[in-house]
Amino acid sequence: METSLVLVKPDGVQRGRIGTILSRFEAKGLQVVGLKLMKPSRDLLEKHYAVHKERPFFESLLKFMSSGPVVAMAVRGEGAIGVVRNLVGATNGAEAAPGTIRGDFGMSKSFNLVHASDGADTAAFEMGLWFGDDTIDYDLDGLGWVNDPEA
Ligand code: 3AN
Repeated sequence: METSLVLVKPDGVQRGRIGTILSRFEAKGLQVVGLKLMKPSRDLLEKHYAVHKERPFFESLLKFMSSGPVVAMAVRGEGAIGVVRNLVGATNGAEAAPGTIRGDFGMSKSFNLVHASDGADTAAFEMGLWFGDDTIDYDLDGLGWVNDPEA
């Protein structure tokens, strides 16, 4: 089982896409184990985007991510990190495949609606940063019809 950190970025919130984005993950058969609306601090965003500190877009990325509330989601399932990345699509919405969140709703490589963890180490780090122990383990009945126990 993997847990991925997903953020609906300020553009996704402002465009009224919180529900649409959340529903993509639910419909796929992933389990939401953490969910919060928050205005992230600069300190949190600097830690979250530390790998991009030297990139030319770092400051504008932090400004954008601080510009309004975001929705943080913890999404769990078998192979969830890769599955979520596939659902989110390529960084640039203009090039992202139709059917993906960015491909269906985005036109930009900065205003691209969603963040999703890109690997196991990143996911563990980001989950600690955004949720700490603030997730909930629970049985979701429908999951019995998502993953084949015989497979
Ligand atoms: P992804 O979110 O697809 O994993 P990364 O990790 O390469 O993309 O970049 C992190 C974030 O930085 C992106 N989600 C996007 O908001 C922003 N970003 C990436 N490349 C650019 C760029 N060339 N110009 C502006 N913002 C960018």
